[in-house]
Amino acid sequence: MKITAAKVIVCCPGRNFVTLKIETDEGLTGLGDATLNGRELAVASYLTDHVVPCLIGRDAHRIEDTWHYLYRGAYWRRGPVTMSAIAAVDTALWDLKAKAAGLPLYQLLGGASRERVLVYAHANGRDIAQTVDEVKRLKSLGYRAIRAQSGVPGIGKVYGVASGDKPYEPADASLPSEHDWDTAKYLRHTPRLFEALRAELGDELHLLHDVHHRLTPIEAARLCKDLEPYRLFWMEDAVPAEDPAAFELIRRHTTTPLAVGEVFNTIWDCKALIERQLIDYVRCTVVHAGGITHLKRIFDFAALHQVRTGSHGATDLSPVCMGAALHLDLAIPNFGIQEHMPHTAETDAVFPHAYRFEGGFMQPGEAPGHGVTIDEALAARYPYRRAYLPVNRLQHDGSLWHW
Ligand code: GCO
Ligand code: MG
Repeated sequence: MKITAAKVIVCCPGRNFVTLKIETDEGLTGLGDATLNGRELAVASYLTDHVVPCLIGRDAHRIEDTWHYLYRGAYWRRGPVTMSAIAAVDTALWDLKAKAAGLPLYQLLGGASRERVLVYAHANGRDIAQTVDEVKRLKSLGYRAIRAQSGVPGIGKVYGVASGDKPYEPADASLPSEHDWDTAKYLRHTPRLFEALRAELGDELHLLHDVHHRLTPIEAARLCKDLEPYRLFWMEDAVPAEDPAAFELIRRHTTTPLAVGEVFNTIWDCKALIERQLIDYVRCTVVHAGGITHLKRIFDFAALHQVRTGSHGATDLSPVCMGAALHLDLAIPNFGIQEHMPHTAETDAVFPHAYRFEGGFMQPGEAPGHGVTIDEALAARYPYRRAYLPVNRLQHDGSLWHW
């Protein structure tokens, strides 16, 4: 099966997505997600200008070889732009191979290790009462695991909290919008949120929380200790993700499980964290960590060290990424949980898919391949719109902080 063409489709059905479509001489097509929030066109150009010319005429079945051809072959390795581009090619090739075999992708990854994929939902509110209500609402939809984020008194805009009645969308403006931050206020408030949640919802529900890299190691250790009575499923991105030593310090102080990985691009970003068992969940994704081939390598390595998976699944990863992730989630032995933020109706219409939500779990579906397609005519009606993630500044002196 030879690759005859490949094209990059950029569309904005509510938010921007970059999709790679590979065509073959057998008439089969494969899709890969290449979306990098706020830097979409860099990946589109990397693919169109540098990768696509190298794909034409290649054997679509040689997935591993193509991965190394693009990774080693570029000489300049790693980084989110390169790895998202490689991921898109890799995902499209797995989609093609599974379609050629007439099988859903999870069958090629070893078959199902479980019946269904546990997912967690996002609850956010302007204050504790509203967050508690939102958790109750999501629980009534069947979710067994819910991430809770709340506005903090005295802070204008907090990560993960939507403005007004709109669903939360991180890329919110055509230039970066400015958020404000005060660590002391956040550290005082967050234990009260989880105290209220446990008091109202009991012990059964899995509760998660995302710090979005905003604390220093010792502040994170403090928060994790304060939250121990509420038995979190995980504390996500407690500190900036670059330095494994930060996690070592947190680990020394607390038994709250730690998760990190949405900003990682290769196994080299998390090798030390995993082999030294400094984290409990690795949250890399298909799109930002080099595709199915490389993500499976990371997850298999994690399995050796009793680290489980918790793939990032925010709305800035397209349905193509979600579909591919669910097949991997179903197949791997050390699956933990999958993030699930439903896409808008416009996005779902552009990307028809076989996956579905069923009472707190998801199923990738039985369609051959990863089961996600694109309606190109509809996509063309939503042209790209520049959008940025916000930046964050400390309230007391305006220093740029981690968003
Ligand atoms: C999450 C993430 C997202 C990111 C977003 C950035 O846990 O879902 O933190 O909300 O901020 O994916 O593009
Ligand atoms: Mg996160």
